[in-house]
Amino acid sequence: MTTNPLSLNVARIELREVRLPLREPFRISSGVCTERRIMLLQLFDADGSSVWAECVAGEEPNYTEETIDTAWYAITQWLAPRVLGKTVDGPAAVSPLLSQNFRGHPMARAAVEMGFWGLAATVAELPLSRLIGGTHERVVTGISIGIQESPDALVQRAKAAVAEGYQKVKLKIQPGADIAYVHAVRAALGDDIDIAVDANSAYTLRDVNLLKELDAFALLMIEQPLGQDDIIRHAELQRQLTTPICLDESITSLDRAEDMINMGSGRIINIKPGRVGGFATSIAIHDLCLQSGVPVWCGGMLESGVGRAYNVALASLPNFTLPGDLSPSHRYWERDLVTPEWTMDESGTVGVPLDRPGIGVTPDMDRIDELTVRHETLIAPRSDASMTGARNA
Ligand code: OSB
Ligand code: MG
Repeated sequence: MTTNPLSLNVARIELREVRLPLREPFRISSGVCTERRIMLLQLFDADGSSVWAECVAGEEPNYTEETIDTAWYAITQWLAPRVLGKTVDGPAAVSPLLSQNFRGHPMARAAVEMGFWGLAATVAELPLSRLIGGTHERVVTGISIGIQESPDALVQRAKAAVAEGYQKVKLKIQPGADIAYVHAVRAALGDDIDIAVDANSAYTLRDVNLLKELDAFALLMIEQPLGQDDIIRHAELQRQLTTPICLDESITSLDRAEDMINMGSGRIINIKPGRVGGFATSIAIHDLCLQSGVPVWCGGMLESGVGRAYNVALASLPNFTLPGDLSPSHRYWERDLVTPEWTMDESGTVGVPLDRPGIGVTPDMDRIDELTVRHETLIAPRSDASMTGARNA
């Protein structure tokens, strides 16, 4: 037995799929979501401690390659067997275990890896934010508004968001729903509010003149205008824009973050822990950006309150200086899966749950049972050393 207080051994993982309808459809350039299919995980250690985690993969491969179904397969077939019944030396040791000789599936890896961070915080009786070295007690929040029918409809949403306290308004754009929409929102909100746009890879370098027109609106950033896997062309584009480019989809690892910085492909990074394989890589990207003078913020994937707990903890790290996509529960759901629900104050901030150990929210079991459409229990294989040990004890 090791005496490391963070030593962890997960004996069982339960996977659930819940269906949670959004209060209104969320449209981005590459697709629309009306009901989230959310994968929840529950990790149990041998002493009976447990924690919830969430896999943020979507319904279709329109954001990145992954979906809930590919992630479910990756976790059951390859990832859970790598960790079940194994003693690991703290949560930072999990990412290497899951990524060695393993290509792709970052959201699947992240779900398991983040569960270990959550479990470590639970066992250590520390708020997750404190476990990872978070310093912010409240995190500043922006809203991500989906593509609307008309500039007018978008202006109504944006005004309502500002009235609610949001400090940043991010507008989803695509060819045909860009200049006129952004112009209308800037005119309606005035110059004092931060406006960002997110294209989710809807443009190419042939659109450079149109993208240059966006410079006129003094945007905080243009998120992911070009190809999902592109670092090279974003550098070419950034040279021609005054507005900072923020990369989302393109930053899949610490190396890609370094490439962006070295090549000038962008000046801001949206860190989503699911996209980069979990907390260890998120923290490494955060640290690199801090050293390099690159601000970061925490993106969202329409998570339930479980996934949000991890994002809020991550966003409490010092270099998360720009508002995150960390909207409160009611922006997405009639009712969230957790108590308390996530709330935002009138100055657009969300409190980091520093008075509660672990992830800081409690899933509502009745509600989760009611919404569950698939359930699978994963346990360590019988031949595992820990089982032999138990028999000999
Ligand atoms: O590009 O940031 C994105 C949601 C799904 C897929 C991609 C993105 C988003 C969002 C939503 O912008 C942010 C949120 O959770 O509020
Ligand atoms: Mg984005």
